Amino acid sequence: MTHTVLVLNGPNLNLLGAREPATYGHETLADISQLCADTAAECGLTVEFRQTNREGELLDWIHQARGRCAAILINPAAWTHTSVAIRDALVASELPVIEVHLSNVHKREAFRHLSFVSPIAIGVICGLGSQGYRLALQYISHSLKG
Ligand code: CA2
Repeated sequence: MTHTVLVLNGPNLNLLGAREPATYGHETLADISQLCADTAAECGLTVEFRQTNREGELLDWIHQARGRCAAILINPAAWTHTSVAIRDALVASELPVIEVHLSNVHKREAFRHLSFVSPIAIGVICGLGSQGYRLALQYISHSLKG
């Protein structure tokens, strides 16, 4: 049985590659999904990769992961800085959580320095672009074997 990792992406990340390349690079979300699939295959994981612009949908997916998935990798995008609801749902999932951001949020506007998710995450990766997703999956694979 392979472990399933739920990879969740928040609002506007569907626009990747089309706008703001100086901040977010040229890769599309489909490119990142493929990178996650390739990494999962190398690591012996199964990945479910999703994006939504509706907070309630993201909450439903987190609720449904409880007892079904081994871990959650999440880029909550703008909801990182606003959503107590997402943080509470992640805690209720009782799953290990890794928070990933494409950009280095600490180099950006002050409102991006606060994350409601970071205090309940195992770890946070930011500023490494799509490689952050790959590194997070490798870490999850390593920790599930250990
Ligand atoms: O760096 C990240 O991954 C962020 O989570 C991206 C969010 C931002 O609100 C966070 O502070 C940091 C924004 C995602 C929106 O992505 C876009 C992509 C292309 C064009 C416009 C937005």
